Amino acid sequence: MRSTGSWYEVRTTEGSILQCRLKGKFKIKDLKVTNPIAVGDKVAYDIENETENTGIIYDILPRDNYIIRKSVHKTAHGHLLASNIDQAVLIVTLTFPRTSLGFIDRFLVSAESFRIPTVLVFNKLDVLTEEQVAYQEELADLYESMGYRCLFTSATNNIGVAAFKEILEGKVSLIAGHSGVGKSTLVNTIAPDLDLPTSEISTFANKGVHTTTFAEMFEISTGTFIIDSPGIKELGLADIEKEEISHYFPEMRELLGECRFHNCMHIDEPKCAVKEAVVEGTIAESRYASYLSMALGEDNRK
Ligand SMILES: Nc1nc2c(ncn2[C@@H]2O[C@H](COP(=O)(O)OP(=O)(O)O)[C@@H](O)[C@H]2O)c(=O)[nH]1
Ligand SMILES: [Mg+2]
Ligand SMILES: [Zn+2]
Repeated sequence: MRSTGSWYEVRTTEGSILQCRLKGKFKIKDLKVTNPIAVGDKVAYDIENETENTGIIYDILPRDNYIIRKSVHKTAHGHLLASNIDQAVLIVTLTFPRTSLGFIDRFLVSAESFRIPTVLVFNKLDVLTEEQVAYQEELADLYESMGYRCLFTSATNNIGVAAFKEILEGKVSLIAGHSGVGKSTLVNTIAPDLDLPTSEISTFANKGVHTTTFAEMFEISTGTFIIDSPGIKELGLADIEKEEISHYFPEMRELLGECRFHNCMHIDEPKCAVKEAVVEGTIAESRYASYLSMALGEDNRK
């Protein structure tokens, strides 16, 4: 559920909480990571002290998926952020703060590469003008056409909250998005007992301030879990080869094999099915622009 230094909080199958440490000689399997265990890991443990609720973790079960962040210092090693995630829920806002389409698309590409489905939640519906609402609906149609479910919510005006609750039910969801978009407020509306701290947006920068600092899993109702972490708000592009990026754009993936060159990068090659689809309008220009910025290696972390 969370870790504090060398202690790991483990939820047992019955729902109780144990404080665990790692067995002395713990082997990190396969992955080149600096931390052996992340939030979401399923582990095998022995009870150490029944009255103190402590245990010893001696094994980690195979992961369905995981998110790794490249470590700034040791480039060969990454930091394991979370694992066994059923879905990412990306909370975005058109304004206060503005979430760019480039940011959304980079997030979706990363999530695709980690094999994590994403739901898009457009929050702060209450502050939008009519034009902005119409534009937001167009965006949602675009992303729905690629298979991403979209929801409109207002956490403060209690709009769309039931649908938000329903998509989380029975799953492990990673809650992501820029700070200030209303992640904590939204979660609090459906799980008031959690009482996550929320923050005022600093008006002059139009950007939120961080209130949470490490990845944690919360059980918001029996069997429904969320992972909240500022560290995961922007999934960095993991080890994706440039040639691979278009595979993570569902609408481009469909066209792979239709370009003249099998190794087409869809940039300036002749007879490129992707570029033709952009001209015909079946691939959105904004999506192609995001693709180009990633394929040409422009700042991936923006
Ligand atoms: N107008 C409006 N404000 C919201 C909404 N959701 C959250 N906020 C406000 O946005 C600010 C940041 O919210 P917070 O939940 O801390 O964002 P987080 O950083 O994503 O967790 C707070 O002042 C909230 O009250 C919404 O739907 N509409
Ligand atoms: Mg928050
Ligand atoms: Zn092509």
